[in-house]
Amino acid sequence: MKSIFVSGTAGSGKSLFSARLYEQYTKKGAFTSVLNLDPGVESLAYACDVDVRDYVDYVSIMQQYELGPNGAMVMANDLIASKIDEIQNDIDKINPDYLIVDTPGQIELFAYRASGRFIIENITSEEKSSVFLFDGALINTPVNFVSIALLATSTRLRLNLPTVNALTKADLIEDKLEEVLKWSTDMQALENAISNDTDGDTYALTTNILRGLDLGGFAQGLIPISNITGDGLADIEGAISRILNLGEEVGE
Ligand SMILES: Nc1nc2c(ncn2[C@@H]2O[C@H](COP(=O)(O)OP(=O)(O)OP(=O)(O)O)[C@@H](O)[C@H]2O)c(=O)[nH]1
Ligand SMILES: [Mg+2]
Repeated sequence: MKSIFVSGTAGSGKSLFSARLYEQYTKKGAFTSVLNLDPGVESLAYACDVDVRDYVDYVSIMQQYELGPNGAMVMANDLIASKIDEIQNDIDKINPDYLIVDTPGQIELFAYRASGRFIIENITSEEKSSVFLFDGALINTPVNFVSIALLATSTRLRLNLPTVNALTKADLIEDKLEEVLKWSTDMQALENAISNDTDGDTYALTTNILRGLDLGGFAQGLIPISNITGDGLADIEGAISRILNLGEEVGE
């Protein structure tokens, strides 16, 4: 089995992307399952083969321990880690070729708490990869772009997985798309955009962060996709295959 961990900012399209990737792999004849790691989600666009909600009841945790939504989410995530044997057992029963892992909405819970890394390390898998979703609706300014790039880099540091970077909701930013993609590959274009958009402290901070991030290494190949129209999904599949299958297509 090979696994794909889908991460990204809250609402960036992780769950819908997981559904689309599942459909695409299945259409190509690859035996694929989706693991939902989000204990708080109410409805999902995919049939969930393995679901942490079978093991952790987020609403009960809130009530029983008198926690607020975030405190309960922290506890729920730590409890998931303690259920890793049951989750692995469920995966083994299905034994898919590909496992798509839809991670919780709050990226900081999965990326920064010990439980997220523990889950990644303990799901038995031949090869592991990650897709980080940049929310197209958020990266409408160069400063936002750099901020999310910083988050993507920090997430990659924590997850320690070979990662494909994707830009979701490309269908919503058609007029801006070309410019955003240029920012992702051309450091000078991005610095110029920051300079036109900011002044003083913000300019200095943003450009210093930018230089600290190895832009060529992290964002080159930011792949635009739409989970609504399906545009770009084939490109993502190719990029994942280069990590997981030495470039060989899924289903071959
Ligand atoms: N237009 C457009 N909408 C999208 C796209 N991807 C996701 N959405 C919408 O964005 C919203 C959030 O999508 P989800 O798939 O739930 O995002 P998520 O990252 O799983 O959200 P959380 O798990 O709650 O953080 C939904 O209303 C989706 O229909 C896309 O590519 N284009
Ligand atoms: Mg989700």
